[in-house]
Order: sequence, then C-alpha cells, then structure tokens
Amino acid sequence: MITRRNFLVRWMSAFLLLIGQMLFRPFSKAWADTDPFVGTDFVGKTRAGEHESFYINYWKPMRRIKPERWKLEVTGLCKNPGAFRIEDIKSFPVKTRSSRMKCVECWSARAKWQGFSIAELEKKVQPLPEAIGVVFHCADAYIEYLSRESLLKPETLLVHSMDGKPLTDEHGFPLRIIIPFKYGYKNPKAILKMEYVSNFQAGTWSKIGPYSMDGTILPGTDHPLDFGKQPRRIPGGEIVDY
Ligand SMILES: Nc1nc2c(c(=O)[nH]1)N[C@H]1C(S)=C(S)[C@@H](COP(=O)(O)O)O[C@H]1N2
Ligand SMILES: [Mo]
Repeated sequence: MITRRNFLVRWMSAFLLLIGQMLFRPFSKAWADTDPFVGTDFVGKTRAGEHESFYINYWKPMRRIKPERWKLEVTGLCKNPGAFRIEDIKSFPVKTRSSRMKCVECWSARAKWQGFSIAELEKKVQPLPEAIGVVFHCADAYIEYLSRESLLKPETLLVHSMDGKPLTDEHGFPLRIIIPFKYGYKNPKAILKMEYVSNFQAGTWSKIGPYSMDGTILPGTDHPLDFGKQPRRIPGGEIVDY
C-alpha cells in the first residue's frame, strides 16, 4: 500500500536528487558531461552525456512514461474516438524515412525514423469533415497544433522507432511526430492525446518564443551537429541536401 508519507518521501527524494545534480554540475567536469537525468525517474532537456550529436528538448522535466500504463487517446471531432496501446500502434503498417530534425535554435541532426502514417489512424477514428487540425497533448504538458493537411503529407509520420530501436524516453517514447519540413518545435514528442479540432491553435513554443505558429523551415543558416556544427545555407522547407 502506498501511504501518504511514503508518497511524499519518494517525491522529496526525487526532487532533492534533481536539485543536487543541478547544483553540483558546474563544479565537476565528470558531472558536466553526464545527462543529469540518467538513472532518475525523470527525463528533460539536456545537451550532455551522449546527446551531443542529437540534442534533447523537453519543455519541462517529466516522469518517464511506463509502457504498460501508456495509451494514445484520440478525441475531439471524430466519429469513432478511441484509445490505442503500444501493441496497437505497432500493428499499423510500418513506414521508414530518413529525415533531418531542424531546431529553430540553430542545430539540426538526421535520423532514420519508423512509424506509420496518420491516414492509417484516421481510417479507425474517422475524423468529421469540420476537423481541420489536431492538437497534440504531451507528457511534459507541451502542446502543439498541426493542420490535417500537413499531417497527411507523405513525409509526415507518427513515429515509434529511431535508427532501428524503439524511441528512447529522451526522444519521445513511445510516440512522436516527425514532420521534416517544419522546425523541431512542430514535432511533438511523448504524445498522450490527439484532439481533432475545427480551429487553428497556437502551440507552446510559438507562445513563449518569437517563432511562427506555422513553423515551416525558412531559408537561413543551419549548424548540423553531425557535420561539426559547420554553417550551411538552407533554402527553406525540408533539408534534403545533407
Ligand atoms: N513534448 C515535447 N515535444 C517536443 C519538445 C518539447 O519541449 N516537448 N520540443 C520540440 C523541439 S523545440 C525540438 S527541436 C524537438 C527536438 O527533438 P529531440 O529532443 O528528439 O532532439 O522536439 C520537439 N518536441
Ligand atoms: Mo527546437
């Protein structure tokens, strides 16, 4: 039985561990190189540890998702709303695509993603004609909106594996979107709920930063982590040249 005291003690120790690691990181090189969330029940934004060739963004540190408890809820404007467990999402026909994730904060990195197309999910949930978009609700309370038009493009996938392995907690276990012609912030991770809606909505990142609500990659300069951050000109849209 989980007593109230037990519960409090567990939360307090997790909290103290986090604070401790944050305080002591600057004083020790060894600590500075280590992902502060390794070995904890939490996952969050980091550039440390093995994450130098593919950075990790999370709006807020969050508890790791337990696979047996997770389900993808699909709600809102659809004829047949439902919930999907990990076995269910694995049963959709698998599509594989290599694409580059481009963060609006300069860096980018390429990976091979595996998942399924949103059209397959829509065959089951049957969105109503007035559903023009989807609001994604994530485990770190991050919210992002994507139009159905952009979700139904062939390069957009709901993804459960990365470079041949199931997504790690860091990269959005168990399910994320990959939409390579939009900046990273339009690629929500650790998705809990998809809500079909009839109006355009602003996502978390476009509310807190000076970034467009649409998020299409603009012409500019990229600093790819897998090419030593050497600057490269990009023409806008999906990065296909490297
Ligand atoms: N749930 C959630 N998804 C998110 C974010 C976030 O903060 N929370 N950040 C986005 C941003 S800004 C980027 S650049 C990509 C980075 O993906 P990665 O962490 O797998 O490298 O995740 C996106 N998806
Ligand atoms: Mo980003």
